[in-house]
Amino acid sequence: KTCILVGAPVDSGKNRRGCLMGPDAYRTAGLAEALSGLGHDVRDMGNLTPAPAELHPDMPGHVFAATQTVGWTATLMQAGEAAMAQGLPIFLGGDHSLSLGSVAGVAAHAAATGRPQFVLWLDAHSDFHTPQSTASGNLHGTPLGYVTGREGFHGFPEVRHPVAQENICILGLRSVDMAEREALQQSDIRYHDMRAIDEQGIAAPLAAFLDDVAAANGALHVSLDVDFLDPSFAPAVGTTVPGGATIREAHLVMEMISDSGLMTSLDLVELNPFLDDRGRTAQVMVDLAASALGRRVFDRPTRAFS
Ligand code: DIR
Ligand code: MN
Ligand code: MN
Ligand code: MN
Repeated sequence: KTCILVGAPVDSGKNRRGCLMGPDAYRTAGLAEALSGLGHDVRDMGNLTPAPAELHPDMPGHVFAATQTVGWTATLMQAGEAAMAQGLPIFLGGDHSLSLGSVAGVAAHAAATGRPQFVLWLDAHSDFHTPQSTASGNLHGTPLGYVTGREGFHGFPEVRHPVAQENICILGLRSVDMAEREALQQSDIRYHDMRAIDEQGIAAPLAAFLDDVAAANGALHVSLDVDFLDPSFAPAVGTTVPGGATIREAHLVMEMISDSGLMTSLDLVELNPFLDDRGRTAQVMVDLAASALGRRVFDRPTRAFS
């Protein structure tokens, strides 16, 4: 495959600074070398910068750095759609507010090619807020709200191709705010919290989702938030929540994605290198990306998933 590295040093989605160092941490940890070692053609586009933007008067005052996130969303939407025409974009975050733009951009490309867009969200949090419902005011908690076409994103680019709720699967949940919980329960999004994963394993819900993507000939965007992982081995994130996916659960997800051959784009988000411990979280994220793109111990016979 042709992997397009899109540096997105977005740091406006929450108060705590540091995610802007993420793209260079992934480069330092050897992402390009790992992927080319697997036989992929890798092109690094360097880092993007946000488009100029203005604050809309209806944006609630408690929302943090909305103007900058509007600019990033416009930039990433365009870059994401363009990169899809060249290969498989890997968005190097940056905090999770970059996914307002990356997902909207890849979904626009899918719509133009007549394929339904699917999204796999690997996160401790559901990120389904709107600027009105967020209590923290942090827009990194809103990307799934935005890309599914929820109201209230005043001043943001119009979402011309919203992702259908039933085409979204969230794995890893263990911190869901009350307002999100209500909205999520009323939605058609499929979500599996850590308890469900403890009880059924992580392979079963993922296999069912991948089967649906394949049956629909869908495009699959994978959004990997560092806090999907347990903080014991992925400490470099501002919003650690204990009880996350183990290293093997996370690699199994990535290996199944690789076997499926379905992934068309990937976000690596929320890495805060300022909080890391000798680069080990950056390294785990690079290793997970490599698993998603074909690294394996032994080959396995190809099979249907469920
Ligand atoms: C929280 C944190 N639900 C918020 N969200 C995070 O601010 O809305 N998402 N960390 O990944
Ligand atoms: Mn997130
Ligand atoms: Mn269109
Ligand atoms: Mn999260």
